[in-house]
Amino acid sequence: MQLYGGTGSGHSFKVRSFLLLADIPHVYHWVDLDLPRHARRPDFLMASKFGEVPVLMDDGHAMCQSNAILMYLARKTGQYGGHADEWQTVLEWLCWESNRIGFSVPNLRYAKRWEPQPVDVETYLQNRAQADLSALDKALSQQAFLLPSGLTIADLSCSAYLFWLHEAGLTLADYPHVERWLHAIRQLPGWAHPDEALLPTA
Ligand SMILES: N[C@@H](CCC(=O)N[C@@H](CS)C(=O)NCC(=O)O)C(=O)O
Repeated sequence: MQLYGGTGSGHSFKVRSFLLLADIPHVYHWVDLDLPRHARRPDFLMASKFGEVPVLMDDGHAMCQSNAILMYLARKTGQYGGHADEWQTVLEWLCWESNRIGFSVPNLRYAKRWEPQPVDVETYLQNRAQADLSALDKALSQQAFLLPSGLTIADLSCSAYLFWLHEAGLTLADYPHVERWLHAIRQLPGWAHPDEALLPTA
C-alpha cells in the first residue's frame, strides 16, 4: 500500500496511524500542501480525485476521504472494525466526526495558527469545538474507548486532531475522559505523534 499525506493534516494522520498501529507495510509519500494545488507532485495529482490528502493506493486503486479509507482498511485487514454488532455504531461515530469534531477543531486550529478569522467566526468554532469535546467526554466517561470491544476506527478518526488541541487554544484538562483516552491511544505499540508520523520519509 501507499499513502499520500501531508504535515499537519489530521485527516492524513487517521490513515497513517491505522497503518502504523496495525503494522501494515506501506510507503508514505509526503505531499507539500504549501504548494499551490497544480504544483504538487504529479503522481499525487493523478491519484487524488479531490486534490486533497489523504489518498491510499492499494492494488492499483486510489481511494480518498479519510473515514472511507478507514472503513476500507478495517474491512480488508479485519482490524479495528469492532465486533460485527458494533459496526453500525462505528459508522455513526465516523459520520459524527466528519461534521462535528473533524470540522470544529481543525478549523479553530487553522484560525488560531495560520489564518485568523473574524471574532464571530472564531467564537462560533470555539463554542462548537467545546460542545463536541463535551459530547466525546461524556461518551468516554462510560467506557475506555468509543466502542465496548476496544480500539476501533471510530477512535482513530475522532482523536486525530486532538493531539494538537492546544494549537486550537483549548485545554485537555477540561475534558478528563478525553485526556485519559488520548493517553491510552498514545501508549499503543506503533503509535507516533502526528508531527512525527506525517514528516517526509527518507
Ligand atoms: N473530507 C476529507 C478532508 C481532507 C482534507 O481536508 N485534506 C486537507 C488536509 S487536512 C487538504 O488536502 N488540504 C489541501 C488542499 O485542500 O489544498 C477527508 O476526510 O479526507
